[in-house]
Amino acid sequence: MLDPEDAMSHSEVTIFDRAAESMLPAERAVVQAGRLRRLVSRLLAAGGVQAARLREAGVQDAADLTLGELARLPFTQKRDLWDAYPFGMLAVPRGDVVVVHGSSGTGGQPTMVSYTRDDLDLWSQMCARALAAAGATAASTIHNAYGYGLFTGGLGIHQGAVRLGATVVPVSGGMTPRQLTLLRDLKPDILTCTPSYAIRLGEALAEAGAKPADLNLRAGLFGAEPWSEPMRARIEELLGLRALDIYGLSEVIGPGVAAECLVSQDGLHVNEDHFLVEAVDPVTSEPVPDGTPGELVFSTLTKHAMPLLRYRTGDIAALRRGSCACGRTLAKMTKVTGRTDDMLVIRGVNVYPAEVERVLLADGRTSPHYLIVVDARTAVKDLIVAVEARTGVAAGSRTAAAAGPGHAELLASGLERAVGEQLGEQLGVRTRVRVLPEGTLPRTEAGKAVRVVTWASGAAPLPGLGERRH
Ligand code: DLL
Repeated sequence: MLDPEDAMSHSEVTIFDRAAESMLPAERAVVQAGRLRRLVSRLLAAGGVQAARLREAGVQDAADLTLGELARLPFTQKRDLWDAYPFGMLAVPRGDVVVVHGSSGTGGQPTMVSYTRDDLDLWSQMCARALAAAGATAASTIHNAYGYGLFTGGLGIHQGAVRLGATVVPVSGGMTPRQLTLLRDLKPDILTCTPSYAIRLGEALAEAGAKPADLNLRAGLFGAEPWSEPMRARIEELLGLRALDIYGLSEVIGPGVAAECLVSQDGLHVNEDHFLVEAVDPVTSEPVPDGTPGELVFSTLTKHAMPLLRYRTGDIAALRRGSCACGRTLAKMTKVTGRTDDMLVIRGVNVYPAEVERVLLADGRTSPHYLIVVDARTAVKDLIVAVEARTGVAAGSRTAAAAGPGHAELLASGLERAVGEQLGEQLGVRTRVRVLPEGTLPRTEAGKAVRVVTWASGAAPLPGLGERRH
């Protein structure tokens, strides 16, 4: 591992570990193959479900295993972690675990993950790589508004920032006015939080009568939830920074599995020297060619406490190889475009929430605050999209209100019709759009934004969703 300072002195582009991140792909493949063999050996020695599956697949020892044989090795999935909750997947003695983290997930059942001291060391390096890719250096101040706690976002980024030698401000999520004060007073150059909270912070800045130029932000690392290109443009406009994507999941390590670089900002460099990545067809489980969206599958080559072989993430993205203008040679993944389990089926048509966001924000008149409501009160489900208009555009805005309530209603109704038509065309299913007054949709101050809810019976999940207009 290179001394980070040394790695950076090679060029203007900040690369935390140039030797590893810019390695020739053929050399990296040798490193990966050796690490894969050691991973499989550790799993076989540890016993448990992964060892049993390996033996079933005819793998008794790892000595001759090659990367080419990866596709015949067994998968692991979230169910395995749940079945083994909380410590059944450990490949080290319980006493070697120094930290546990987790994610509550949507199923209600928590997923627990364990780390040894070496795992923490690896994780801090991965987050330091991501921060450096966003232009952070030892001279940076990093305002970290990811939640601190069981969630991996806060403490993961924190340790990466310390590793980089930067100054980290551990603000955690929420208490937006205090965040603004700290952003103004401490003048951080890097912001880290969820993309939905970045929007919230940007709006709060404007509400406070301040401009992005009053801050000193240069770049932000936003992740933990899906976000679209139009959302990137909105965040950049609101906060006056370069918005970069960072991806990760607790099961694999947390944030830092992959991250975009400031130089090309077009896809996330996967730290594939530690997390071997594949994209597979979610139905057939066969690998898909590079450039084709598939379910991301990771093997944690160098983790100790809870190593995973071919872990199916449920996240959909496409992979791409080749070197980047920044000098990194790591494979890239596109933004996550959806999950295998977030597809909605409305009147027989498959609808992905990410697609709804793309259409909404591309229109330019709607704000990034939206909620997809699956109206399941009858056997045939319908789609309702609740959204706020951008300031000054329609219902609830000061301009519209000044022109009288009738005027505001009229504007909202026109917008509803227009956006409804666009969604109908793009998604292939009739969509009812409800433009709600500003501030009606809940903001996410801490944790991940909830974008989809089901209305099964009773009162509407939001006021104003009833049958009106059209
Ligand atoms: O969300 C880790 C993280 C923290 C990543 C901070 C980035 C920044 P979990 O709570 O276990 O871990 O949730 C993992 O979140 O499988 C994806 O579905 C989703 N996700 C994470 N990053 C992104 C992203 C953290 N950049 C799950 N784009 C993953 C889209 C993301 N989805």
